[in-house]
Amino acid sequence: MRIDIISVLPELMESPFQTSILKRAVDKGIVEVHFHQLRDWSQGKHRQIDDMPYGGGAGMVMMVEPLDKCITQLKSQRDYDEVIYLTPDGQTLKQSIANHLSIQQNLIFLCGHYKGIDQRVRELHITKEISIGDYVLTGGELAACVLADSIIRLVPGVLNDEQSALSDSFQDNLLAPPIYTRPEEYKGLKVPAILLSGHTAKIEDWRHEQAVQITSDKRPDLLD
Ligand code: 6GU
Repeated sequence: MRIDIISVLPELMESPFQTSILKRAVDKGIVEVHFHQLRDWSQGKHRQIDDMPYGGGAGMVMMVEPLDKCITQLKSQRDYDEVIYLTPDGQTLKQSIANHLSIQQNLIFLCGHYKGIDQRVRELHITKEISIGDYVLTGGELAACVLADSIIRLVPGVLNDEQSALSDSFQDNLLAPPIYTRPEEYKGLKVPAILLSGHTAKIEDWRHEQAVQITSDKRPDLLD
């Protein structure tokens, strides 16, 4: 998988890909992440990428030309499965979206800033708009990192134990059951006896019951 991320602040996104599981995915060659400084596609010495909105109003608009040039150049080099604009007015990210994106080859992420992008960029290039929740961030960069993380961990070979992505919370619309490790008792709190019983089938039943109970307590909306 290859992800191209277009941003005015690419530095903001470096460390998540230089640490831990995402770094290993990059080092193993399973994913490639390429950052593109949008200002490199702007005109003139001021490297302007935003301008005032036609019709007036507060805030600046990301200009169509640098974005179109950057995306057109990328598209001339390979076919992209999706060109994703990270914006608070996009579709809210869910596990099912990450699952779908994790089986694609080439993705472009465009990080929004200011009031957003000129509408014509959407018409020319954007195939999907994603938000990471109902709150506003200063820009799409942190959202792009969240989206990339949610996708990359699902790509085969990234996690050591591929089972562990399948048993995540949300993969079956249930939150995860409680988990324990040593010691068997701590400050009088015991590990549930069933987990020490060795009865694999009964343990699976218990975990499922717990997952349903916890989901109905904390996130009943997931059971609808
Ligand atoms: Cl994708 N961008 C911004 N700026 N704010 C957000 C977001 C994205 N998702 C939630 N809030």
